[in-house]
Amino acid sequence: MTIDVATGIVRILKAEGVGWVSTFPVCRVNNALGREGVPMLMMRDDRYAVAVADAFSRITAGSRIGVCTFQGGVNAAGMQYAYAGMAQAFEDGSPVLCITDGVPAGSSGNSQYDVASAMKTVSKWFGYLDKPERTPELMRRAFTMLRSGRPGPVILAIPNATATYDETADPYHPVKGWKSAPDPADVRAAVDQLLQARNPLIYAGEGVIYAGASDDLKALAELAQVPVITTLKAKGAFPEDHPLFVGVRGDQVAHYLNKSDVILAVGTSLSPGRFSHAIPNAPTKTIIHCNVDELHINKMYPTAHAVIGDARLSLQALRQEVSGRKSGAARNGGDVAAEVRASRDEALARYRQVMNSDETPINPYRVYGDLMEVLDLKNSFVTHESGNTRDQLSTVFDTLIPRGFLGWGNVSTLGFSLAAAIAAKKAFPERTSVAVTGEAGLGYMLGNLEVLLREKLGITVVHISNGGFAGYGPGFWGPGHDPFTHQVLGPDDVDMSKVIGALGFHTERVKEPAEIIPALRRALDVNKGGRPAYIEFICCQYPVYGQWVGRGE
Ligand SMILES: Cc1ncc(C[n+]2csc(CCOP(=O)(O)OP(=O)(O)O)c2C)c(N)n1
Ligand SMILES: [Mg+2]
Repeated sequence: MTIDVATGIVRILKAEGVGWVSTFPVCRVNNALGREGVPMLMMRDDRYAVAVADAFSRITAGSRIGVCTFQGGVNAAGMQYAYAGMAQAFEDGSPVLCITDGVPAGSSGNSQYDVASAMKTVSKWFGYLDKPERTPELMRRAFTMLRSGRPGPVILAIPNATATYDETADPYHPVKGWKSAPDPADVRAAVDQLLQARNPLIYAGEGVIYAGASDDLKALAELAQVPVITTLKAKGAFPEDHPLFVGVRGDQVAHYLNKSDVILAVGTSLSPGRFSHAIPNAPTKTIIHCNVDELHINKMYPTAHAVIGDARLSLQALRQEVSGRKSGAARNGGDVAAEVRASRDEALARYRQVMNSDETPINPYRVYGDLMEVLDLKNSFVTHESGNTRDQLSTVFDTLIPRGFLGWGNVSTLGFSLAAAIAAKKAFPERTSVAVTGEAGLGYMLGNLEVLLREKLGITVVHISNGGFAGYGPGFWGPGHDPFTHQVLGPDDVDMSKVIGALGFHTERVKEPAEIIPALRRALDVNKGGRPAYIEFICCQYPVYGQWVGRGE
């Protein structure tokens, strides 16, 4: 049967299990989505259209692909704005599918902004549908890229969505996605090193989550009695109440990174200097690097042993090799766990103290502590913003299930928490979904709050309202590094709970520590009926949190 390209794409999306598409108009595929009954989540700008789909892919670990559309073609206004979202998805390695209008044949070179070359800088693969008959082929390739190998965004540009082709000539079959297993010789070499180590450490990255390998990580750590740290993006890959869990950041993590002689890095790029640790004294350590491809091998640090393959298959192979070798544990499990616990307790003491603080303005850690108390940590989703909320929550928030917390940010782009909380609600409607933000993140998201009301998305925005960009200005920690650009109108000048309340949100403004838990409970209650909530907590500026090793204290 002859169909137009847009309809063909939409039917293929349906065959691939795509249940909805986020968008900001216009894109010529949108009308076909509407006609074919695929719901569109219309955001209020193009960056958020990308970000929601991106976050959906992250939160579902790529098991459900987030898809978005935005304006492209010769008048690529939407794409210019969407670029920010694409760049973030590319930097963080998120398998999101972006569909846009392509520059039609005969019009290339008419615009100053070169769509194809711009998109190639922020995608794993950029497909240009230059012939209608190629629709199934390009969609197959897109889903192959999205479901196999190192994750990253894929962009499809459609120059002529109304051109037609014969749907029956090349029938579409959904793409499974493929994994690769490591070379057994590499696994043996890695295990030789691991078992000889005096102070081994597992450094787990987001690849563990994408591979669905959390249980395998736990099994290997327990078998070999190796402490575990996770990256920001992998927070939750290892249960944080586990006796072998060291942390994401902070003094205890620095201690373990420093004292380790063998580091088993799994599913991480090991790229220091963004929002991650450097490896201290790397030349004196043996780095075993398990990664899905070679891009990150020998990057920054020499890799002693690479284990190339899917993280789950690699962890399983390592575990099998370790159990085949073991003749009694080299390390005493009880001792390892006791040391981890002592180190964590010591490092976290200062934060645990302020988590119980009665001071006013409220200490932000008190809000986080109370949030942990209110939430069912096995059935909720929390994410941070760029700024102190990222740094503080990633220091202390206990994450018990993969994606119970979404840490993000090789480059942390302000405003992403709203997209993440929306995507979490779409992915797991039964889980409570909370975005914790400062004023900068809030400023980015304001224009998109209407979406929550229109779509009846019951999520809660927790605002740590401290009247400025708390990490930047002068204060008790010194002169500040951006003392001229940190102040904004604060809670004494503007009542944001009234502003956002006027939109239709359930809002509260909380000044007293004793009111935090009841206010959070009311918000989460209201969320159950599909009504969004915003709680403004009047907080002090308290830029204290665990550091990244090697970034300067
Ligand atoms: C798009 C973007 N631009 C700039 C930055 C740099 N940046 C990081 S945090 C921040 C300010 C955060 O202040 P606020 O939201 O008030 O949070 P606080 O640290 O006070 O809790 C800025 C400007 C960024 N992360 N993203
Ligand atoms: Mg602030």
